[in-house]
Parts: sequence; C-alpha cells; structure tokens
Amino acid sequence: MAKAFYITTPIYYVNDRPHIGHAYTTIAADVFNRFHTIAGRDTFFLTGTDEHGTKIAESAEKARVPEIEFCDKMVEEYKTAWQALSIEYNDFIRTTSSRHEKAVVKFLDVMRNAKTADGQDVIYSDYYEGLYCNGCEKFLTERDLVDGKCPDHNRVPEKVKEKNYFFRLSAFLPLIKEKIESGELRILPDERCREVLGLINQDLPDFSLSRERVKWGIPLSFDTSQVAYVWVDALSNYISAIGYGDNEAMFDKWWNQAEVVHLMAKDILKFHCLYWPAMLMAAGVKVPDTMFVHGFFTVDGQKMSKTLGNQIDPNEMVAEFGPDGTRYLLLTQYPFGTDGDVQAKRFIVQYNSDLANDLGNLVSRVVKMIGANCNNEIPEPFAEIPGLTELKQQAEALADTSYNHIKKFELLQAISKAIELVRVTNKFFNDQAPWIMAKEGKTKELGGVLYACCEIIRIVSIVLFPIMPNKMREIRSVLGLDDSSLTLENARTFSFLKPGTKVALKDAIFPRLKPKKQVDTKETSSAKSSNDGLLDISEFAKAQLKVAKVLQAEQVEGADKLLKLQIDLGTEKRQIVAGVARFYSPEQITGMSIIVVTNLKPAVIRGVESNGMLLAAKKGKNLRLVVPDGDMPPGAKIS
Ligand code: ME8
Repeated sequence: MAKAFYITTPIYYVNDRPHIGHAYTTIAADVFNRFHTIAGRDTFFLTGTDEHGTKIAESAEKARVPEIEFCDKMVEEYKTAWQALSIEYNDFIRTTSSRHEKAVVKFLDVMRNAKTADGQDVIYSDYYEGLYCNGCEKFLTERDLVDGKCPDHNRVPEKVKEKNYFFRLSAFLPLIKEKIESGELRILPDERCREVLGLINQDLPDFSLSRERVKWGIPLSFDTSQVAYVWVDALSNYISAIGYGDNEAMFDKWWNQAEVVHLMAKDILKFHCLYWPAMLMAAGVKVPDTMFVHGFFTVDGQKMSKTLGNQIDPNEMVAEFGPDGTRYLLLTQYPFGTDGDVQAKRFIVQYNSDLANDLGNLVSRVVKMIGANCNNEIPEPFAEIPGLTELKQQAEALADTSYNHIKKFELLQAISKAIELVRVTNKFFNDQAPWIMAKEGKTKELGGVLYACCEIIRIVSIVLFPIMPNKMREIRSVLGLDDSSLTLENARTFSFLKPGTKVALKDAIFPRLKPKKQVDTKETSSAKSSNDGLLDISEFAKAQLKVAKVLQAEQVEGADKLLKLQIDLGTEKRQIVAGVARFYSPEQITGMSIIVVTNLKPAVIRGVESNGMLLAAKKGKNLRLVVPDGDMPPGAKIS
C-alpha cells in the first residue's frame, strides 16, 4: 500500500483578491490530490489564507474596518472561488485561527530552546538596522532598490532599527544541502533545485523571525513586544493544520508517515526551500519530501498585475467556461513547472476544439448511434474489427501512462495522453463508419465498434476525472455509472461495461461556445501594399506558414463545399475550415501533410471556427492542395 499523501498550496495573502495565478496552483493541487485518491491512496489536501502583517493591516485600515473583519470578508472570496472551481480541499487553514496561533507559539518555543550541532542557540536576539519595505514585508538591501525605491512596490523603503530575534540559518544550510543531495528533500524541477543550491553557496545571512514594529501578528511567548515574522507564521500553517503540538496521532499520520508535497511558484522558493526546512530541522521535525516549484505565467504575453488591471478573476472564467472548462484550460496552456503564457484569447477556440469537438463529440456520436441502432443499450463487444486490438492496448495503458506523469508532476502530459486517445478513437469511429455497418446489417461489427467506444469513454472519464470532475461524472452517468467504479484500477480493464446497460444523453456535455468577436472571413485583408501592388518582403514575412498533419476531417453541416479539419501543428492542435470538400473527401485528406497559414485571426465560417488557412493551387475547376515535398514533420516552418 502506497504511503498516505499530503499536499499543500501556498496560503494566499488576503489583501489581494483571488486571481487565476492563485487558482492555477490550487487547481493543480486539487488534481494531484484527486488522482492519488482514485489510485487508492489516503490523501489530504490543505489550502488557506495568510492574514497577518503590515500589508494586511494597511488594507484593513484603508477599508476602514477592523483587521479581522477585513480578513473574514476576503477569506470568503477565496472560499467562494474555490467552491466555484470545484476545489475539494480537506482543510482550509487561516493564520488568524486560534489552532494556528497556538501551533506557531509552540513551534517558536521549541526553536527558542533548541541548539545547533555546535551548541549555539538557534534563536538569538540582536539589533537589526535596515531598509524595510512594508509592501514586501521584508528588509531590502541597497542592491535590491531601483532609483532608491523597492521595484515591486515603487516606494522608498523605511530605515528601521529594532531589536529582533534571529534564526541561525547559517548553521542549517550545509545540512539542507546534504538532504537535497541525498534525495531526502526533493526540489523539483531540477532547474529550481540548482537555484536553491546556488543560494546555499551564497551563504545567506541569518534572518530575523520576529518583528517589533508590526502589530497585526502572533506575539512571541518569550517576548510579547514582538510578533512572529509573517513568513514564520505563514510557513507553520503546513503543520498547524494537521495537529502540530496538539494532536499527535494526526500529525504523525499526515506529516511523519505521509509523503509530504508543497506546491508553490518560484516567487517564494527561498522561503519554502531554505527557511522552512531549516526551521523544521531546528525544531526536530522531519523535512517535507518534495517542494514542487512551478513557473510564473503571463496572460496574453503580459505580466499579470493589479496595477495593469489584467488579473483574471477565476469567477469570470467559470461563468464562461464552467468549473471544468476553466480547470482544463488553465492546466493545458504550457507544461507544469516551466514559465509560460496563458493565451486567454484562444480559450474559446481551445475549449471548442478539445472539449466540444473531440471529447463531447465522441460521446454524442456514440450515444446517438446506440440510440438509433441498439435500442439505447450498450451492445455486445465484438473483437474482429481492424485496428481494435491496438486501440484497446492504448486504452488499457492510459491509466498507468497518465498516472506515471502525475507522479512526476507532468500535468499537461497526463492530460494530453487522454485527449490523444479521444482523438484516435474519433478517427477509429470515422474509419469504421458504423453508419455504413448499420445500413449493411453488420450488427455484430456495429456493436463491436460502439462497445469499444463506450469503454474508451469510460476509461477517459476516470483518467480525466481529477481534471474535470463534474463533466466526467456527467459522462459516466450517460453510461449508467456512478462513483463506486471511479477508481484508476477500473481504468486498466477494457471490458467493464455490461451489454444491455441503458445509455442516455440529454444535452451535449460540452456545448460549443460562440466566439465573442465574429470575424468576417471575406476580404479581411487590409494589406494595402504599395501602389504597384507589390509586397515588401517584410509584409510577406508576417505570414507564418507551417506544415500540418490532418488528423481528422468531416463535412461542415449544411455546407457542401466545406471541410472541418483537425490539424496537428507539432506543438499544438487546431481546427481549420477549408473550402476543399468538392475536391477531397474526409478520408482522402485525413493523414495528409499540408501547408497552413497559422497566424491569421480566428474566423467563423458557417458557424464553425477556423484557426488558419490551408494553401491550395486552383485553376479553372480544378483544385489541388499544396503539400511539402517528401517527409516534413508537423510544425516545420515554411520559409
Ligand atoms: O506569497 N503564475 O501569497 P500570494 C503562477 N502568502 N502562479 C501564480 C501567479 C502567476 N502569475 N501569481 C500567483 C504568498 N501565483 C504567501 C505564501 S505560503 C506559506 C505563504 C500563485 O498570495 C503561486 O502559487 O502572493 C504563488 O507562489 C502564489 O500564488 C503567491 O501567492
């Protein structure tokens, strides 16, 4: 039996409203937690809010309410946002709760009495003089300043001298290095681990773990004129919530015996990867197993900030894409761990392509076929269908492939594998053409195709459950399934569904969304080039042309000239609409390598979005696609 699993998010500052940056880490934690749960592990997921410190006291003062009232209100905003996103945490810790305050006092008392290996006090008092930025809640060095101001808060830091209690960080840095090198403390991805080792080599100074000048905080038991430094207060949440100093059995279960994982972004790496393990070691507590430090994202190429006013409210995204759509879109923008860009402009296109077109369409076409030909009942399996053995193998491998990615925090890859299977299954459905089997009375074959598709839908509903729990439950109920069979183990077997089970689908699982701005595709060109009609080379160079592989093709309903194509551009998949249906059938064009203009504005053609344009040669009534000469992989640039 695998160890219990304990995962945390940072606790968020309540002076900021929840935005999609906070949502990103919280959704990721929820997904990891749900995945390990369906894999049969005992799990605990903690999130919460960071409520002490000058910044928050200042915000409360601005709002003209007592600090705690301000915090209570903001905490509700976080809880509401998390509920709207179907985040299922086990506990929500507030640093103003008495259980947390008690644990922090205890933790500090233990450290106060602790000695380093060479017999020095871990905590000592000293005077500190420095430049303090209230925005950062920390002392800055001259080097940190730009034009004498804190670059993050654009204010001149205050010169401050005060008595502080210091933590002897220097005594613990070599020990942390040892734990990292021995693998006892894993810092992921490797790039972040190297960054931490680099910081250790810089011999960071000791840090002060109390503040005299801050009033909104937890007073130290050994000197009530001081409150705990916000980072000491905040980091302790990871143990206060699970019974540190209060409930030994609980603490033992979720800290000592469990695999402990902290998720965060790189902005708070130093506190988590150095201060926190050092304090734990000083207090005689085991260090966490893994720190996963993900990147920071921009939105449509811009840094997200309050000042720029471009922070996206997760509630707005939920209103547009639902909780599941939002979770899916946020997690599939770029690989988890790296920095990336969230392409909000493409959300609708991606939603329609991956969810409405691929996944939603698979469910609806299979259920419709079963309705029309099998009395709404899951038919009998039938193995003798070309390509079925390979498809079955791929489906049976999905649970382990995706779970292995999850264990390595590779969220995007785990999700992509499931979507890939959906696409392959759609192609299988097209290739088998069950509607022709029905016409020809090949009932066994028809049943075999539909049974296989149902099984794959079921398997996908398990693997994608951690990402889209509500929609996957909806899909499962279409197949007459409830949560009792929602385990990863069941995703490893192919023949689970009982023939004869009724299927029913009322509404589309992922109704297509209308793009906000409809772009007229006719005559959009504004390339008013020079008077002789010749293009400057820089004008031509604006067009980005790439090789694409056609994954799937179908006729656009009610438009006999148009084909809707799903194409692979190497790094992404897209949908385009092309007026080639009179010259190429869906079967002919599927699998072809074509050339596509990739940087056109999205367009809507006969109600279907198109994200690109293919190249074709036309003469008279003849049309032929422009194709690369020889083997060229999808994504290859045309220059
Ligand atoms: O730092 N990209 O809280 P905080 C990715 N209270 N993640 C982002 C992001 C972005 N653009 N913006 C925010 C604090 N995040 C402390 C933590 S923990 C003991 C105390 C996420 O409200 C990411 O997880 O500033 C980041 O680490 C966190 O929000 C910072 O949240």
